[in-house]
Amino acid sequence: STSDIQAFALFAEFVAKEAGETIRRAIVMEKSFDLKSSVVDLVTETDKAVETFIINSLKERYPDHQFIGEESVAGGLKVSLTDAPTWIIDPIDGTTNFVHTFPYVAVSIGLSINKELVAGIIYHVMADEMYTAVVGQGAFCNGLPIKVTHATTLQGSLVITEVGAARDPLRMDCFYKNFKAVLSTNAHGIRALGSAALNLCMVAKGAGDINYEYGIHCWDVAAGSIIVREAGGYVCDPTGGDFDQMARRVVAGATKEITKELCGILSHPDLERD
Ligand code: LIP
Repeated sequence: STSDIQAFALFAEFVAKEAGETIRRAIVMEKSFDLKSSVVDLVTETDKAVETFIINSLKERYPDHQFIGEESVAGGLKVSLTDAPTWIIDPIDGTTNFVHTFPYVAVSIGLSINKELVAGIIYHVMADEMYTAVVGQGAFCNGLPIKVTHATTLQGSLVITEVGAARDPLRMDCFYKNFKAVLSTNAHGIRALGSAALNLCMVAKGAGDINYEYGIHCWDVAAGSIIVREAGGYVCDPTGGDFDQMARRVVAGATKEITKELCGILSHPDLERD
C-alpha cells in the first residue's frame, strides 16, 4: 500500500543521509581508485563501504526484500529483478566526480515492487538536498514540492547528457552525432556534469529541460526516473517506446513534446542489457 511504500521511503531517506555523511567526509581526503569496465570506469573503497552500509541497513529492517547494488554487481553478483520488493542502489553516483572532488555526487536508492518503480530517493551530498518521490504522491526536494519546466521544444532548452564510461569508437561516434544533432536544434546549451541521478533531479526540479544518456545502468536511473515522473515529466526509451530500466538508456524530459522531439533525432548505439 502507499503508506507501506511511504514508510520504506522514509527509512531509505534516513539511510541515504547517513551514507551521504560518510561521502562528505571522504571526498576531501586522499582517494585511490580501481578500474571496472574500462579505464575511465572508477570505483573507490568508499563506494564499496557505503553500498555495504546501505544494504545492511535496509536488510536488517526488511529481511525479505531484495537488492541490486552497483558494486555488488561489479563484484560478480548477477542483476536479477523479480516481483519482490527490490532496492536498486548506487552508493556514489558520480564516482569520477568523487575521485576528483567535483561536488556533484549522489546517493541513489530506488524501490521496485512487481518490477515497477514505486519510490526514489536521491541525496545530493554536497548540496544537502534530499530528492524523494513515492508513486502517485509527487516529487520533493527537502520536503518541498518540485516541478518540471513547461518546455515543449529543444529550441531554447537546456539539455543534459553525459559522455559515460565507454570510449569505444562506435559508442563515441554515436555520442558525437547526438551531440551535434542536439546543438543544431538551437538548444541554449548542453551540460554534462557527471551524475545521471542528479541530472534527473535537475530535470525534475526545472533546472534544465531534458536529459538523455546511453550506457547507464539500472542503479543510475531507477530512483531518478520516478522522481522525474512524479514531478510531472515524461520518461521513455530513446526510441520513443516505454522506459525499460534494464535497457541501459533513457530520455527524461519536462513534457511529452520535447521528449518525442529528442527521440526523433537521436541515434542509438548497441548496448548489452543489465
Ligand atoms: C556514472 C553515471 C554517469 C555516467 C557514468 C557512470 P557511477 O555512475 O552517473 O552519469 O555517465 O557512466 O555510470 O559509476 O559514478 O555510479
